[in-house]
Amino acid sequence: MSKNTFTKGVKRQKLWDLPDNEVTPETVFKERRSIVKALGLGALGASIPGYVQAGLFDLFGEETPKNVFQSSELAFQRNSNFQLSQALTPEDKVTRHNNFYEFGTSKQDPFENAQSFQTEPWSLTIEGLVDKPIKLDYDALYKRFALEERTYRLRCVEAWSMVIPWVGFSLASLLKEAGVKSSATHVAFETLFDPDQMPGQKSRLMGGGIHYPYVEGLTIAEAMNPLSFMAVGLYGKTLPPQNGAPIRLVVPWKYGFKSIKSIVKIRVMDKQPPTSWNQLAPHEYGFYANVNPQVDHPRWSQASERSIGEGGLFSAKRIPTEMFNGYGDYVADLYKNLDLRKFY
Ligand SMILES: Nc1nc2c(c(=O)[nH]1)N[C@H]1C(S)=C(S)[C@@H](COP(=O)(O)O)O[C@H]1N2
Ligand SMILES: [Mo]
Repeated sequence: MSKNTFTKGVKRQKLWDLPDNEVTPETVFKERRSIVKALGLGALGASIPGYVQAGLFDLFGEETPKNVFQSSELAFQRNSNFQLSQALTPEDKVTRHNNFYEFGTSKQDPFENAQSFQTEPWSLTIEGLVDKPIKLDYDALYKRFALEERTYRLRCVEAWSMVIPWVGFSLASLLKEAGVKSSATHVAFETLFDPDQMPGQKSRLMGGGIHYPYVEGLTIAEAMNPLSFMAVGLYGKTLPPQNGAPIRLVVPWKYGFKSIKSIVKIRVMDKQPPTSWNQLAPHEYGFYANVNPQVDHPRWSQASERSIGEGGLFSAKRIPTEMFNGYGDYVADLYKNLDLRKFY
């Protein structure tokens, strides 16, 4: 376990529980939200960096609760179990160096081409082998589940990485609410298909050859693992379009392409679903795509990675890549009977 992963001394089974002293009752959040609204502080809140928004509580003469953050759109608790000793990637790097082929294949294309992307109204459905299908509209994405902040490492298969503070909720909480049937083995995810808004879906060249809509998948055990996260925000604010607004998956122990953006459908299944990068180049991108420094990509080494934002202006610091991106203590059991060279 490296020093760059979880806070030391956290008990494994407790990792995903918010420590008791960080829990603020739901009603307190709601009251504060309406006060912020009534005072017209919404716009003010939105213009303040996420990390000082807790200071808004001072206006109400209350002691600022630790680890509670509030803006006009997001109210969340910081889960200190997921704070890393590694520095956060600067926000302008997180939002300007992206992979989102629906908006073009170069790293600055999503920032440049996604700004007018409409996310409201939105509809996310959870269907398939569930007891109770769920449909979440735009507002429900931010309100149906208690939001928390988790800082995760993101390792792209292209051998670069970032450290990003996400806001969201666990995928398991969503699946549990829908009630997964015992016959379920996999979960499939699908990105919005809207060529009028997503120019990469119109042109095979601009879209990098991917057959749209972009699809991804997890085994049911991976999906229920407490690390699998549905993100609706980053750096204390709602997701920018280029990062997968309004809701995207984040699976921190797998290569970034598993973390599918702008999701409209989640389908619980009894077989392995097709996945976009695997369909495009099966010998290069597997279904599992676990970060693994010992299994190289056919065209480059996966032993190390460029840490975006660390190092000079034109270079990035190279750091060793960790097995399961440093999350092995929490996920290695899922693969104990799997040959990770064969099932890459
Ligand atoms: N729909 C969709 N989701 C996607 C992608 C994409 O092109 N389309 N790119 C993936 C890849 S390769 C990576 S590395 C991450 C990048 O997320 P970020 O831009 O928020 O850092 O998004 C993933 N999710
Ligand atoms: Mo990636």
